Amino acid sequence: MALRSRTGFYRQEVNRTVWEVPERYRDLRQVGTGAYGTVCSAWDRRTGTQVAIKKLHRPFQSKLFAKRAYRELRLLKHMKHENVIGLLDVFTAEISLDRLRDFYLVMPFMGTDLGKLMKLERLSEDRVQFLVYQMMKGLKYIHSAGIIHRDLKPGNLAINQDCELKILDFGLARQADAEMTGYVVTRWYRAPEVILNWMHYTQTVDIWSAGCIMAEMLLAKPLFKGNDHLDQLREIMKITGTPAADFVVKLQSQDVRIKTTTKTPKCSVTVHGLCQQAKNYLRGLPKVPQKDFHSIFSKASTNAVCVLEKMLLLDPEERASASEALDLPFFAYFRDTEEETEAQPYDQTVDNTDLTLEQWKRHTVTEVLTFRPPKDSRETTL
Ligand code: 0RX
Repeated sequence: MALRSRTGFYRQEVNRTVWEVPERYRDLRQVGTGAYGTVCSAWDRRTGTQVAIKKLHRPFQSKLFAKRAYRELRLLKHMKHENVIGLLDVFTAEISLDRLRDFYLVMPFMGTDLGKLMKLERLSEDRVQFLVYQMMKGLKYIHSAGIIHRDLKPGNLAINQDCELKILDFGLARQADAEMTGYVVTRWYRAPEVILNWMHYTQTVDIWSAGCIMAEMLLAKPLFKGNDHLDQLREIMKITGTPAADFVVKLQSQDVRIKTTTKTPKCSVTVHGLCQQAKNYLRGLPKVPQKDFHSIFSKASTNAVCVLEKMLLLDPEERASASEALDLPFFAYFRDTEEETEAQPYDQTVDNTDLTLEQWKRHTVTEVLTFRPPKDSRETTL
């Protein structure tokens, strides 16, 4: 005999797992799944809108899973900008929070993403302007909170029917070394300093990714499709040119130590080793100048090329910040500075602490209980 649901909740099976959700959410349909969770689209009877509900996969099975779940909840709670995914609701069907097993995150439903859109159609420069403007507003907001996205790519830019864009992070699957190896989309948008562990990186890794994405919108194909880590660096430097002497000196003064060992199909080296190997490799390269961006983006306007020239720079310190990029003439037509808001700083102290499973659970319960829905998602239509 099936157990009764918590009052106001009902049970439904989705992909052989039981979902227990409030009555207001109807018509659940699975739209994505992976090691970390499953996402369903649903109809919100209270607001008359479509929402996405994410059920994390056994979030308290280990300290690592619990930490990830807690961080996703806190990050989503913090995000309050129209170009960044935010949280509409968070709920659990468990009556006693001491025994919390599952919780669900509710977000606005986004029908497609930039990756899918670019496969379907070629984008006019007007649309590129509008989409990149939204992406840069979103990035300015995220960066102002002190957060680095780290995995900005077309699949993490959700788009709705009105061409409105929100930055999100699907992150449903594990990103192990294997996913970063070979001819893989997961690496094509990564800044060179991230791929090769050159240095302690900053927010400008996302500016590099934004430049790669904008370039792809204009060319209708990815800009840097490397076959492996070093091939990707070669592809990058065909365009950026080889690094200036002062940049190589700067790299040599950085001492990046990372504990893990990585195995690629051809060799097994520590990441620290790979880092040194890459630095030596850089020093030995024959000098190549930066390519004229107008020759690569021959159909693009001078204003568009100017944005790319400021984002796709090998030296992260030379790249424009999101805020600086927004000042460029390319964005003037769509610009509304009132929409370019900044976030409250995001406190990462707890996220970076080593806690027990029970402590992670306690913190998560506190975050669930202190959630307040955004003002404009409380109205009722039914
Ligand atoms: O988007 C997230 C997520 C976002 C996030 N950040 C926001 C951007 O800056 C960095 C931090 N950090 C962790 C997670 N999660 C998420 C994404 C898609 C999703 C469910 C959860 O499924 C959807 C959402 C909307 N429509 C369709 C499917």
